[in-house]
Amino acid sequence: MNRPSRCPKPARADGAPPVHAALHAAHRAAFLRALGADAALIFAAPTRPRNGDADHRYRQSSDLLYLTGWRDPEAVALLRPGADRPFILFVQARDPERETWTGRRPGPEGATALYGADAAFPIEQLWSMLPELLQGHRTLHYRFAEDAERDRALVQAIAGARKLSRKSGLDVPDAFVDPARVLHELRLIKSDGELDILREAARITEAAHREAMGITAPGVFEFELEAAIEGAFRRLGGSGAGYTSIVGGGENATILHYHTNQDVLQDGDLVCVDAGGEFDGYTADVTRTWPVNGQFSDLQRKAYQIVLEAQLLAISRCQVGARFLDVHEAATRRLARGMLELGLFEGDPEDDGAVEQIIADGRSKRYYMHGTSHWLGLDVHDAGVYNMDGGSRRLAAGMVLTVEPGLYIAVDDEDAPAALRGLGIRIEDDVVVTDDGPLVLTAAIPKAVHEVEAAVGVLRGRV
Ligand SMILES: [Mn+2]
Repeated sequence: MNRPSRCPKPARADGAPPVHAALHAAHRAAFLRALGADAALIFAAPTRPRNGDADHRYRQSSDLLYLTGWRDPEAVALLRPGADRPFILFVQARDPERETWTGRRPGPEGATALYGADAAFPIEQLWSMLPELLQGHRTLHYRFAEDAERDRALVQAIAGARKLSRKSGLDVPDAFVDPARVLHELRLIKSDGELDILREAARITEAAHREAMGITAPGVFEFELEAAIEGAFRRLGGSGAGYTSIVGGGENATILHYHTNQDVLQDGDLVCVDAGGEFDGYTADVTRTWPVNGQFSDLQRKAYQIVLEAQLLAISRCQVGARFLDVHEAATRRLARGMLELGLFEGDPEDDGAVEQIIADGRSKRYYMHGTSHWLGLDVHDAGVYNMDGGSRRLAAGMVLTVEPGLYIAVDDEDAPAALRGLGIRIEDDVVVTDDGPLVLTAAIPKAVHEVEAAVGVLRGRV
């Protein structure tokens, strides 16, 4: 199997220091600058019960992760530009008895010693300390309407701050802004350090897709591919899948969010795999489609080439200054022409007017019903708005987006040529916008017809 040359990082114990402390410090500095005179209060993600006493595996909120690297629940970052202690963390106190059950905690001591907090306190002290700490700031960046109890506690803290201000004469917050306004714009532009982590995510995702291709054969279950993929993510030092893996053989590929992954792969079918590994909080998002028996049929190859050409065209539009929507329009135009080439609609594929017509009247959405791109980073659908100043926003250096055109022909579509029914193809890569043009982070994953065919089944007999 294609083992990446770099060794996986050693496992980290709970409570260990962040591996990207400098990166988080840079993110904090940029956020503090952008806040001006405002303060910001950023909360950890809640724990989510699965059932009984068992929780889902914890994943930190991406905003708190971005600013601090803090991985444990029950934490709050208070950022106050210009204060003596601009970065305060409230975290779970050390508790030997609890730690026996749930793992080691850095505690407030670790928050200052390892995470760069100017001060840190047990989370239980948050609401009693807040009235004092909010003095001197007129605007607070805080996300309302996520947790009613927390909203109520904040309103009380503001009332407490007002009381204190009668003596102090200092400002208290009377304006509230969603932190996303500032923070998500920062998250949208990736630094070199973030791109390095995304490269690691791409690296484990390449290994995972190669392994899935390598064990593919008729009679193999979809979940065997899923297991190989997610095994590779973990084995190579990732935290797991960045989103639920999709492994759809045959017509299952036409169900966009299929993830039961329980059927047997059939000779003569394609299999569509949408899976990306998460590494140090950042995720890749990659789709490949390959023939179960290692050989595209003529018709499958023809359809695959259309999607591939649409994808390459769309990637070429990922340029500084282009509109986000230009990428989608380039893909859609090629796919619509392909729909004519495949006989899904009547018309001359050479006739630009015919192509534009099936886009304009919405018919192309029957076989290509989703967008082509989304931002990528800490979240698989990452932070950042898509429209600005009344239109699609312009791409800038450091943005990372997916490019993922597809063609999906429902198995019961009686208007489609019979041979095409149940065909689903998607090809997705992760692209960085740079001043030198698009940079494809996931380019090493087999994609051309001959590359894909050469990769399928090569691990049979060795697993
Ligand atoms: Mn995607």
